[in-house]
Amino acid sequence: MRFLIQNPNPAPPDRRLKPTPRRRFKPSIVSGGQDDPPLRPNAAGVFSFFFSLLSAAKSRPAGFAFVTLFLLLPLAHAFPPAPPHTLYGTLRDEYGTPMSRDDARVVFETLSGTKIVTRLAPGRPGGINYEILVPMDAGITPDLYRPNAMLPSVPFRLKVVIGSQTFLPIEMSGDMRELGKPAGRTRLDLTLGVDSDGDGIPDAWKDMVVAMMGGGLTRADIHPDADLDGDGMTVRQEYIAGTYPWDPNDRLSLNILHYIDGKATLEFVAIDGRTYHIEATTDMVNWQVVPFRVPVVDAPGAARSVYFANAYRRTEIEVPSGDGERPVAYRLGVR
Ligand SMILES: [Ca+2]
Ligand SMILES: [Ca+2]
Repeated sequence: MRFLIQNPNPAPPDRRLKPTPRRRFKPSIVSGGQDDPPLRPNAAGVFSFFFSLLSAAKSRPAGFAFVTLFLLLPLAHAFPPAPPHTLYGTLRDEYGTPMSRDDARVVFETLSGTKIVTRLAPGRPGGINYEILVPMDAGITPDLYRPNAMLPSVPFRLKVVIGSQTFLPIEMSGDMRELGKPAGRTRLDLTLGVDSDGDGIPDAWKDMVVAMMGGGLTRADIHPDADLDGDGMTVRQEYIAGTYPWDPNDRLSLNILHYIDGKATLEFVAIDGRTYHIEATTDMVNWQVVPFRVPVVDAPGAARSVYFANAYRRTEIEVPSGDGERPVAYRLGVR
């Protein structure tokens, strides 16, 4: 980021010529062992957002979820072998880019010493790039096998280990109500880096925006709900989508190239590390995820539900005509 800071009004970096800051992973929380500070929950964004086609309608981001590190479980009612609980979600670096490094591990750790380690597996639906199966006897309950025992809060933490360094995510956002239930699934999205004001957007990313925009702005001006460049996307949306919040010409958009006999050919700019899906509607109220095909990588007749972008490029997709009523609009979702 040195080149950004030296120039108060630099030209936007050209993704084609050099890596953008979001590709530069520079974690700033480094720790290890027993002295790690506790994870700090915040209202970070678990959401996807969309842009509509063939209409002016836009979707709204889903609500944000507060999380807490300590979870209350009312009762122990499982006898071994209870099915494991699954923790899963998106791990992002401090520039918002979902991570896919081979040497990254997500570590689930309890106070009783249970440790479960998983590798990243990017490209799944919903932008999911990690998944951990937590056995119900993993130590998150003091005495799981005593029926009807009242359980105290369940302390645990998630770490991210990259090479020899350990990082604590600044963000754990998700629906924690099901956590601890056998066979349940809980999404916990994680972000690395420092988040001084706890709004879910790392300081490093805000510093990049401040450097690019100049004009005496500070981090405090980079509010998640602000639309700094007037392109219709908020700061938080541009952070998630990987677009530049200082450039009105850089935004998530979906264009229609052809629409013939119910078959749509659409186009958007995919950004590496992001996972995209397409939804369609026939009444502008109910939206359904629809299969599509990416001609440059998919065989004729193939269909997929998500597209994981491994490069920054203009991407054409085909949405086949379905059996029922024809859609009046499509929208693009990204995580
Ligand atoms: Ca914007
Ligand atoms: Ca923008």
